[in-house]
Amino acid sequence: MNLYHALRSGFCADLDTIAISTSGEAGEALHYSWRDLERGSAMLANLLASLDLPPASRIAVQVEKSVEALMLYLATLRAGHVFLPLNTAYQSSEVAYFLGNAEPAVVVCSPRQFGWVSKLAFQAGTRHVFTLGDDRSGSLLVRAVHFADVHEPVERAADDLAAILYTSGTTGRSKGAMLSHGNLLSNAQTLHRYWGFDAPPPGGDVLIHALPIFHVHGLFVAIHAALLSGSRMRWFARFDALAVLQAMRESTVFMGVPTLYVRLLNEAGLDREASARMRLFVAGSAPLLADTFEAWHQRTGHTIVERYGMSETVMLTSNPYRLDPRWGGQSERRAGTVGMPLPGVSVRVADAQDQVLAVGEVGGIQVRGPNVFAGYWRMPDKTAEEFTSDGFFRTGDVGLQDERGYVRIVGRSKDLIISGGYNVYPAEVEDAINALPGVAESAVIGVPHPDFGEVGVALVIARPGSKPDPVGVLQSLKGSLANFKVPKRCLLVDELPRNAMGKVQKNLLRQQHQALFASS
Ligand code: MCA
Ligand code: AMP
Repeated sequence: MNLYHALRSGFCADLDTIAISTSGEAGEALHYSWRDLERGSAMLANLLASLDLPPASRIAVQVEKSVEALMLYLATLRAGHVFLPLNTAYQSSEVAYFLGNAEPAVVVCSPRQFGWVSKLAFQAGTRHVFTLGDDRSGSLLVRAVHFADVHEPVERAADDLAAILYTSGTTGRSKGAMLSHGNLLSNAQTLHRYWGFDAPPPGGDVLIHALPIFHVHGLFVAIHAALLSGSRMRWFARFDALAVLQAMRESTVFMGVPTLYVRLLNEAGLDREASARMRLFVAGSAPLLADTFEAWHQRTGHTIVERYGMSETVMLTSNPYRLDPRWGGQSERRAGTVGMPLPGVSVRVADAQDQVLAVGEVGGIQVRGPNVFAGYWRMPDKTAEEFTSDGFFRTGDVGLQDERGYVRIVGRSKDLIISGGYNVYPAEVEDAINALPGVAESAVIGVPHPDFGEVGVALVIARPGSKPDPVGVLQSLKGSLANFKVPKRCLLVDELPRNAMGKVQKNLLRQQHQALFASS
């Protein structure tokens, strides 16, 4: 099996119908047919094949969102290699780490970044660097047009790697979560059925795609569901609330992180009429506030389906879309819960000794199933640490399961901030701040934010005799960290509260600063 085979079997039978329409933000709207996806990805797969790479070579890609970037993902699957998408916000020191760790055989970057990315790539031993712009520019397509537009996907086993997604670590550097063809296919098929893509309304589903395509949510959850069901996608390079609102009039499905729902709710035109054609709204990647859930229902008459996932596990739970026979035919979507384990996925709540807890008791959320990743790239010890002896993965999320099976996430055992759906590990930001001149020590905490849900705040202790400028601290971080990791506020403090063990009490700091953005 090759995941591409399965995705391809879902393509619309009439290959000349539209698969993806892009929005015309900077220019004309473009329409790509199913045949375009098939042919474009074949040409790119043939180009990759011509490079004579060993099987399962990593293809690292840091490019702006474009349909051609999606074709490159499909081409990587077809050619039997491993797709390694990188957030476009990553700065050179972050990219250097990923390339050094993953040792990709091919790196594709945007034409504007070619200078520094190619330098890092060659230092990491990469032999092939191509460019791909969001306007179909760049050397990748120039080369690909010389190749045949038919390609037979390479045979892969279910546990062969399809993708590596880097996810930050609470300590140390990012870890590459290795996802196999089988992981991605099982989750895609499950979501396809569970969310009703198998029986689209007359005329088929139309999915509004306004997420980035370098993370699980935009790349796998949304795109796989659409491809497997032959559904058309309305494609936005970046999220624009007004444009998405307009697109709802001709669409049926929307998937977004909570910030997107908050921003849509700020649009006066969001109402029942504007969303009358829609059948499904899915939210995830970060907690959806009950207020947002309620407000959405009041304004549109639709109830958001909140689901829960991770880079390591793709999706593990979802609120029901329709009656779920496993749970006595429930169909209720409950605010503040992430729903029930998806079919075929086992989720349990356990204590620190991995003993399963009773209904309603709070503990670590653990998961096992065909969706769970194969481990962290070249980190066997770290992988072993995260699995129980009976094969459950410890998510690092803390929660409970009620008597009806609904999972509620109440916290995290990992020190993590989720800001607008992006994960920020305070330890990484603290390291960067502590390296700045004049800084003795720092603590980074997450506080509530009306738009991003949660944002980072840095509390900094100066070295004796120094007085670092808080704005300057944040400015300096922008050179070394992706922008979304840079705290939104920096405060100089004289000391940090510590417990008897000397550990900074971040819960106290969070309480102290929780209203910092309350009125913004
Ligand atoms: C942008 N900025 C941010 C964020 N995004 N800061 C904190 N958190 C963020 N998420 C920075 C910008 O660089 C800018 O900084 C300033 O904040 C204001 O940016 P703004 O124009 O408001 O941002 P935007 O371009 O509109 O982007 C916001 C966004 C975007 C649309 C919410 O962050 C986004 O697309 N988020 C979705 C992420 C996602 O797909 N996550 C799924 C991960 P400055 O002013 O300094 O320039 S997959 C996952 O989590 C699991 C598996 C799952 O369950 O799905
Ligand atoms: P990532 O590292 O991008 O894979 O992020 C995974 C993390 O996002 C999970 O471990 C959760 O902490 C969080 N997450 C995903 N979906 C939800 C949700 N619906 N509610 C709360 N947290 C979520």
